[in-house]
Amino acid sequence: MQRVSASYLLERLRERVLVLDGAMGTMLQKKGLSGNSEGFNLTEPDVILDIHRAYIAAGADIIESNTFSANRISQKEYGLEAQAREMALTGARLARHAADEAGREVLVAGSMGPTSKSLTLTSDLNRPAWRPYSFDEMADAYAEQVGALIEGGVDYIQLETAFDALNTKAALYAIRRISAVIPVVVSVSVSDASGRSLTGQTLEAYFTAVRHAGLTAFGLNCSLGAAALLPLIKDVAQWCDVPIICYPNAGLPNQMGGYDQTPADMAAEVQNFDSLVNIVGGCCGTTPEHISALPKLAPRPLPEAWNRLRVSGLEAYVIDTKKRNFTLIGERTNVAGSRKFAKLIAAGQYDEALSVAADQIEGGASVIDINMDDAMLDGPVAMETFVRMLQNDPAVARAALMIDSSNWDCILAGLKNSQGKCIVNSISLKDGEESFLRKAREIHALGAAMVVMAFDEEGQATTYQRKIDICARSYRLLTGAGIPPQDIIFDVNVLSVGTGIAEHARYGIDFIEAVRWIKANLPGVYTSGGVSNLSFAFRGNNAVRSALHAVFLYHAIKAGLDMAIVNPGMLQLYDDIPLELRNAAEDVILCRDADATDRLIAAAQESLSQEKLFRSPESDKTFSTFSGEKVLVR
Ligand code: THG
Repeated sequence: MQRVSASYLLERLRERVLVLDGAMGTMLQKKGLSGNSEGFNLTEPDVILDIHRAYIAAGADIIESNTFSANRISQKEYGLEAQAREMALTGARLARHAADEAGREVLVAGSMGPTSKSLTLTSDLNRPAWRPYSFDEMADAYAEQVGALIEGGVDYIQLETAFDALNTKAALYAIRRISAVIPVVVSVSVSDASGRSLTGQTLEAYFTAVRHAGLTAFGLNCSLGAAALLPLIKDVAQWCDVPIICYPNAGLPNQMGGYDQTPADMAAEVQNFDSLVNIVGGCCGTTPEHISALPKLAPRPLPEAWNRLRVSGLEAYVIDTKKRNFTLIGERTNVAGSRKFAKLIAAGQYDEALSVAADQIEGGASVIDINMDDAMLDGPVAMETFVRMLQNDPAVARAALMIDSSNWDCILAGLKNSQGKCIVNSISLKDGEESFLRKAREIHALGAAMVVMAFDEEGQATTYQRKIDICARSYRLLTGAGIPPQDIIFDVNVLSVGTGIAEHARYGIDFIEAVRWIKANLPGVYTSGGVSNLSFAFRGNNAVRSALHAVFLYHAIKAGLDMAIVNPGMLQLYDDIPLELRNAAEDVILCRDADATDRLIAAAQESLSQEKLFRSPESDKTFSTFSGEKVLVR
C-alpha cells in the first residue's frame, strides 16, 4: 500500500523546502566500513540504522535507503547478484524503521543508482554498436529492485546520480510496470561545469527524455559543490515544470579524492539556492553536521505544466506552434525512400549512412525519420545498430529521432536504444482499438510522442470527412487512455495528386482542410505529413515536385500544419517558383478546376525541356505509392 501520494508530496514541496539527508558512503567510511556498501544492510544493520538516526536528528525530512547499488547489474561486480533483492528489501526496511521511530514525519526515498553500465555509450571502441546490457535486461534488474524497495516500505523512488537518460528510461519503464502511482524523483549528475550528462545531453534534453513518467521532482546531485551547481540549477529553473531537487557534494574533491568543505562553507553556498529549489540535501562528503547547518530556504514556486510537444536528442527542441517554428523532419534516412541510404545500410556502411542524416540536419531538419523496412533487411537489428551508431556522431546525435516502421519490433528497437525523446511513426486504428491503445500506452511508457495516421479498420482515409472522423475517434481514445494531447501528432495522409485519376483530384485540398479542422477541434495536438508523397506522379521532374511541395506547404502551414517529413535538400520557397508553374501547382493542390492537372503536366513538360531532363520510359508509366499499389501515370 502506497503511504504517500504524488499530490501529497507536491503539497509538502509547495509549502517549504524539504531537507534530504547527506552521504551514506562517507559515514560508512568514518565507521571503518568500506567496500560493497549495500552488503552492510545484511551484515551491519545496526550501523546503517544509526546513520539514518543521525541524519534524522540533524533535521532531515527525507532519508534515503542504502540501496544505490542494490541491483543485479551492480552486484554482479561482487558476484552477489543473487543477494541484490535482499539488500534492497533490507535497506528499505532499515530506513523505514528509522523514519517510523522518529516521532515526526520523515519520508523514505528508495535510492536507485544508474549502475556503472551505459546503455547509450559503447564500452568497447572496436565495437561501437555493442552494449554490455540491453534496455530490457536493465529494466528487469531495476524491476527487481523497485519491487523490493516498495515491499520494504519506501515512500517514493529516487533515481539518483543518473548519467544516461536511456538507463533512466529503463528504470522508469520498470517502475511504472510495477506501480502506476509511486512518486519518482530523478536527479542527474553532470560530468563538468558545462552541465552535460556523461552521454552528452544538455539537462533540458535529459529532462525532456524522462518527463513522461510523471516526476515529482527533477534536478542535480553529486558532480560538483554547491557553488558550481548554482548556474546549472538556475538553468533548470528556466524550463523545468516540476519541483527541483539539488544535493551537492561537500565542495570539490581534494587531491586525495576526499571532500573537506566545512558545514558552514557549504551552508553559505547553499544560501544562493533560495527560491530555486524544493528539496535540498548533501551528497559525497556531507555528514549530519552539514545537514543541520543547511539554511532555511524559500521554496521555488511550482511552475505551470508544459503543454507543448518537446523532443530531444543531445539537445532539446520545442515545437512551438504559436511562435510558428515549422519543423522539418528529414525523410532520406529511409531505406524505402532513398536508394542511396538503402544501399549503404544493405552494405553495412553505417558511417556513410550517418552522413545522410548529417546532411539533412545541415539542410534544416530538427528531427530525423529513420525507416529500415525492407524485406532484405532484419529491420529491428538495422534500427538498433543505426540508432546506437548515431550516438558516436554528435552532429547527428543532437537531433531528435522519428522511429518510422510498420513493424512493431522495429519501433521498439528504435525506442529502446535512443537516449532522447523520440516520435514514433506511426500507429493507427488499422487493427482495431485494442491494438491501437496497447501500442499507444507502450510508446508513452517508453517516453515517446506518436504520429497517428488517419487509418481505421476500413482502411486509409482519403476524403475530408473520413480523415476528421478517424482523428476525432483516435483523439477520444488516446486522451481517455492518458496520452497527453501534445504527444499526439495527426497525419491525415498526403496522397499523390496530378495522377489524372478523378478520385485523386481533392487529395491536396482535403489534407489541408482536415488539418485546419484538427487544429480547431482537437485541442493540444500537432499535425504532420509526408510531403514527398504528394508528387510521386512527377518523379524524375524535380522542378515540378518541389513546386508542388512548396505550394502545398504554404497552404498547409497556413491551415495549421506543424511539421512535415521532407527532403530538406529539395525545399523551395513559394515566392521563388516561376509564376506559371506556381499557378498550375496551386490549381492542382487547391483543386480549382478539372483541367488543373493537364496544365501542370504541360508546365512540367515545359520545365523538363528547359532543364533537358528526361524520365526513363519505365518511370513514365507507373509508380508505387507508399501504401504499395502501382498507379498509372499518363
Ligand atoms: N506519413 C508518415 N510517414 C511517412 C510518410 C507519410 N513515411 C514515409 C513517407 N511517407 C515519407 N518519406 C518519403 C521518403 C522519400 C520519398 C517520399 C517520401 C521520395 N523518395 C524518392 C522517390 O521515390 O522519388 C527516392 C529518391 C531516391 O531514391 O533518392 O520521394 O506520408 N507519417
